[in-house]
This record gives sequence, structure tokens and C-alpha cells, in this order.
Amino acid sequence: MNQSFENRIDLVVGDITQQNVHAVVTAANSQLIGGGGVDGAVHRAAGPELVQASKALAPCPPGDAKITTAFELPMDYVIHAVGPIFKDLDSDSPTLASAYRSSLQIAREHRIASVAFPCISTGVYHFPKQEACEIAIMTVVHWLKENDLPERVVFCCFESSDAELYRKRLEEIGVRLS
Ligand code: AR6
Repeated sequence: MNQSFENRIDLVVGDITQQNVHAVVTAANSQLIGGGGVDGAVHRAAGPELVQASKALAPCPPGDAKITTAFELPMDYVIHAVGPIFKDLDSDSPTLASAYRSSLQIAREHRIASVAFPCISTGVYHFPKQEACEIAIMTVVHWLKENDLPERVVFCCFESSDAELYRKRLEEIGVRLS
């Protein structure tokens, strides 16, 4: 397949729990017990039932993802993606790409039309931001070229400096941002 991707990607700066999508991805830990950062925000907004549901699916190794309903969040689903705790680029880059790909695969399996991703592993897991941005974009673009679901992917950056990295790279590869 060679699907278009240029009009299926959005970039926003803000809180991922506020996005108008069918599924939100959280940057989880392998135990799926919640935590700080984006995972803390997602669990707070979804309510205490989320941790009960996610814990039941643990362990989730780095590079993999699990899905639950979204409870009190306005989305249908939460996809719990586990990125690598950064040590070195050679070994951790494939794991980060796999966390994105696993999330997209789950979205396709559940026929989810739109998904928002945070910048997985770039907070307390310390993956370098520029390299993580490249991996996130190229993994998503490759997926969109090969698959018609999800129809739309939103990169949700919490920090405007991250959004600038994404904007520059997305424009370079011909993505039309609104
Ligand atoms: N919406 C979108 N992005 C956010 C939000 C939010 N509300 N809050 C923070 N970010 P991190 P990791 C961004 O640390 O590095 C947790 O404790 C933040 O700016 O959340 O994968 C988990 O339970 C950064 O760019 O995730 C794990 O134990 C990005 O989210 C561990 O942290 C990822 O930062 C996972 O670490």
C-alpha cells in the first residue's frame, strides 16, 4: 500500500488529556501502575479505575503497549505504551520505534480512527529529544503509508520547544500542518 500521510498528521502543544481524539497514548512504565508526567495526567483525568485496569495487563515490556478503556476521560481508549529508559541510542532507538508501532498496531486492531501521542521516553526516561522526535515521526509516517488506520495521528507536545522540533521536521517531509 502507499497511502497518503501528508494530511493525516496534526501537531498540538498542550495537555494530551484535552485532545479531541478517539484514543490517547500514555508514556507508561512496565508495571502499568501510573506515575508522573503524562502518565500522571492521564491517570488523574481517567480516575482510579484506570490503574486497576492497566495493572491487570502488566507486565508490559519496553517497546510494547496495552489498551484499556478511558474511564472518565472523554476518549474511548487509553493505549499504555512503554518506552525505553535511555542508556544508548543504538540499543534504545529500536525499542522506542517499537513503542510507537505497537500503539499503532493496537489502534488498527481496535479500528480506532484517531490517536494522540506524547513524546514517549523524553521525560524521566531521558531519551534525547531530537532523536526521539525523528523516531516518532518516521515510525508514524511509515505506518500511515502502509495502513489506513488510524486515519489521523496527533503529536501532542507539552513543551513548545518540543513542538518546534516536530514542526520543523514535519514541514521538511511535506506534512501540511493547520
Ligand atoms: N500531556 C502531554 N505531554 C505531557 C504531559 C501532558 N499532560 N505531561 C508531560 N508531558 P514522561 P517518559 C510530556 O516523563 O519519559 C512516568 O512516571 C513531557 O513533557 O511523562 O516516557 C511513567 O509512569 C515529555 O515530553 O514519560 C513512567 O514511569 C513526555 O510527556 C515514566 O514516567 C514524556 O515524559 C515514563 O517516562
